[in-house]
Amino acid sequence: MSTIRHDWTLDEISAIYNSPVLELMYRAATVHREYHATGEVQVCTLLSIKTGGCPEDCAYCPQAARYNTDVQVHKLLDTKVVLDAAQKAKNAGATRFCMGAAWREVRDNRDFDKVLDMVRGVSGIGMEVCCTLGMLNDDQAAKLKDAGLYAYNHNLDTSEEFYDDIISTRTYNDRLKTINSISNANISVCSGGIIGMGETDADRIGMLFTLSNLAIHPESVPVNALVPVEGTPLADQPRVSVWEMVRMIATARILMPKAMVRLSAGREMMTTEDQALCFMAGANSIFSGDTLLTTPNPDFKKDMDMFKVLGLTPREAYKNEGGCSHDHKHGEELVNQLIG
Ligand code: SAM
Ligand code: DTB
Ligand code: SF4
Repeated sequence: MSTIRHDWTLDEISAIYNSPVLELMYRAATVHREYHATGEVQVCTLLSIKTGGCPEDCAYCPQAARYNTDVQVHKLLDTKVVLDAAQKAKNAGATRFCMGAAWREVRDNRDFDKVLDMVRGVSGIGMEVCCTLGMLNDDQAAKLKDAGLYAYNHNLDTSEEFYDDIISTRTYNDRLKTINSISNANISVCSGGIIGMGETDADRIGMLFTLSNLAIHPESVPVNALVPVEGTPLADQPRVSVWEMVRMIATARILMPKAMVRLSAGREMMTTEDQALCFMAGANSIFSGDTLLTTPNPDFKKDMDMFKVLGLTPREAYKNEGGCSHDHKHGEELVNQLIG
């Protein structure tokens, strides 16, 4: 069994990332099979609980107030609306529900209390509940944990060197501090990044270096392909190729064998064949549902058709804790039911 390491060097990561792509995929697929059930893919759903109007300047993001984009801005949704959406996602086969807010940081106010209620509610219906609310401190992380939060998403986004080209309103170190607060509260860390923002291979390798040398590897690593959005500074970036996604995913899989590597934003533009290469390279999680936070994504039906073609099954909730105590159908049965 390949060992879990936290001392990867940049040279080692670069050698893996730059190896011939079929060799790289084979190695990643081998590690994948050592640590995960073959053919099992986690299905997560995203909901933007507060959209747009964000004070930050993340160059990729349609929700930054300073860019003129088409997003439908709305304040924090009502708890009932969120819980209905979670139940719907669960009925459709998702096991993880992730709530995103266009906030710079969590503040101790009534909105945060409302989010804590949402976390209690979603966790109560037996879904793994995840939030992405921007920066937070130890105390806020502890409150989320008490409410039943399973995971928190806070991406490094890119390398430390390239970070300032993308975001100026907070630092790389701020990001690492938030990740530390999440870990301290015993919440699963979900952290990854985006490719296709104009970064170099060295930046991609640098981001993987930071993630894979964290004292505890993230429980999940989202690999997003930039979704270029009209009005943002990155609107005209060329699309990343599937081989770039494959290299990122395979390298992440080899460096962090136990992590769920999530084929995240960008699937709308990928064929089933493209995605199959990513699953072969070690991706074992997706966001499903027709919208990510604000941009389009394949819907459940389309994904379940793909699962059928590729012989994939949805992973059950709380698998790392030995399964959940709530009612759930076996994966294969679920796919058949969904596609009728
Ligand atoms: N405001 C919070 C924050 O920044 O942490 C949470 C929401 S934010 C939209 C979550 C993540 O979505 C970002 O860190 C980024 O990695 C990803 N993201 C945002 N816009 C994207 C885009 N256009 N393409 C790909 N990923 C994107
Ligand atoms: C992550 O890494 N990707 C998701 C989730 N974490 C929050 C978000 C992708 C957003 C893509 C652009 C949008 O839909 O607004
Ligand atoms: Fe705001 Fe998050 Fe978008 Fe940055 S990525 S502009 S912090 S919503």
